[in-house]
Amino acid sequence: MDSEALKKYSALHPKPAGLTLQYGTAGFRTKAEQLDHVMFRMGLLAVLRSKAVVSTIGIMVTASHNPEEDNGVKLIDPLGEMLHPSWEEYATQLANAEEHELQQTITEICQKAAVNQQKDASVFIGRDTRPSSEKLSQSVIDGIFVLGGQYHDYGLVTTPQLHYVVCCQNTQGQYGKATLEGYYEKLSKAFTELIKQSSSSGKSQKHLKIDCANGIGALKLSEMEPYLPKEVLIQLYNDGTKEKLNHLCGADFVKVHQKPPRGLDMKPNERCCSFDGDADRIVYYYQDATGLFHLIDGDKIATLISIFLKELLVKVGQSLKMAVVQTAYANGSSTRYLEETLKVPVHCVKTGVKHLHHKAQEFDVGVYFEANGHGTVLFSKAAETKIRHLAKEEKDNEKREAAKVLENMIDLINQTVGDAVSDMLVIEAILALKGLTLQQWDAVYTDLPNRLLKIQVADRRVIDTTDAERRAVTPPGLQEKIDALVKKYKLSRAFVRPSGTEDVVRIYAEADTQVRA
Ligand code: G16
Repeated sequence: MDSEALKKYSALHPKPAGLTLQYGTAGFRTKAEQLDHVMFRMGLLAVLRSKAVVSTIGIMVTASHNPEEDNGVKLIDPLGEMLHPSWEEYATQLANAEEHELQQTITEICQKAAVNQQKDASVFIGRDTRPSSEKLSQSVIDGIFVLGGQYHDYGLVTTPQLHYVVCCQNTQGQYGKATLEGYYEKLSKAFTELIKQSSSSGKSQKHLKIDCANGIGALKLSEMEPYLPKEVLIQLYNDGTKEKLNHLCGADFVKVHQKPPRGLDMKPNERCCSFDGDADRIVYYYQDATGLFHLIDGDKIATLISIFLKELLVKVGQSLKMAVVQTAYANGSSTRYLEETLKVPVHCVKTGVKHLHHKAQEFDVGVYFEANGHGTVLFSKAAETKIRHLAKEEKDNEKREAAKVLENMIDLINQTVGDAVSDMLVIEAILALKGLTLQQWDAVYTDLPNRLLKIQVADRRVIDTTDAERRAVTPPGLQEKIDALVKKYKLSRAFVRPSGTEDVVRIYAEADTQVRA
């Protein structure tokens, strides 16, 4: 390490005095103007991580669903997963080190994490469309450069696209080509194969209005459109040319407010969906003939996918273990439906896709979704091998055809992380194959009335939780008060937790009626 160069470059990205940041639910997030030094230092950290695991690491500059003025950074591990939790602490140490402690902190991380500094380092970089993202990604590059790492800047990409190319690179192309063309080709080929087998036809079935949250999703969907079959009619709204990112639109807005986004004219029973700012979340919705808004959130997406996969798994007749992973925000009706009607085991973990992803890896087929629309499906290597073998070799027609559908689902799903584009194509394919309307999908179960709020408090960290964030252990007395309220109402449940991406406390409640919730 050239300590003079480190000093010189670090001085160009000074840490504001007294500022302390924490690696949160999905990396660092705060006002963009406070992040220059964090970006530089995460460039440094990515080089160290790359040397430690001898693989390419990803860095995405984005604050996803947060307001346009915010920014943030997500680090991506070799197989496209979120940064390993053991390194989150190093990230926090490096972000908060004072200027004169920087070199020492790097040395300590190298010792603790057994980083061989002689190894080469390679980092892939991507960014969202925020006005601050380009400059901040330059700061990341400075950090990579000063520690002698190689980098490839993918520029404007969705977060899941960066996860995808990192995984492709580290699996020597086994997962696909590490380019955006490779991503578009792989997904559109699988999607085309799937919908070939659907008998439903007619424009209305394939017509979909997409609210792109004024973010990167619009750009990337436009790039992908030529690859998609002509019958797929998508109409993009909130494409970022007029309004601000995530402002009164996007998946988070629609989920929290349970109302349509601004800028999307919705006619009765039209199929609509919203992406979030970096296109890793999706929710569907429609307005019925009486003008009532119906949200189809991550729980219903997980249910649709589970119903479809379970039918196929039964047809192929293999004993593959399937499970669904949710968080405390999952609507009680979804959990009941999955466990009692569909007979699929459900597991509850802490908020954050890193926790859901980790749990889902325990099963042959692990479906995970947060209620906010962030999720995907994981297939174990053994399950994938079995399915691909059956799709080729199985003599029984019905079994072979079911295996082929599963094989295309494996290729269509972005298994590295939740991906709004991939999830949207998966949902569209399932609806087409099953000949389902949005209304029929929505009717699979009825959501318990619920309310999700966020409030600002002086210090959200005074709240500490346990039991997958379903119970507060501090401050004293809080949980008792929640319990007392919950006891008064039927089918009720409530919890509070500090957000790991915004300076707010989130409050969730559900009960048998909206007023009681
Ligand atoms: C991120 C995480 C999600 C999490 C969300 C909200 O989403 O990736 O897993 O649900 O933040 O987290 P919190 O409630 O802690 O603020 P995104 O889409 O913003 O990256």
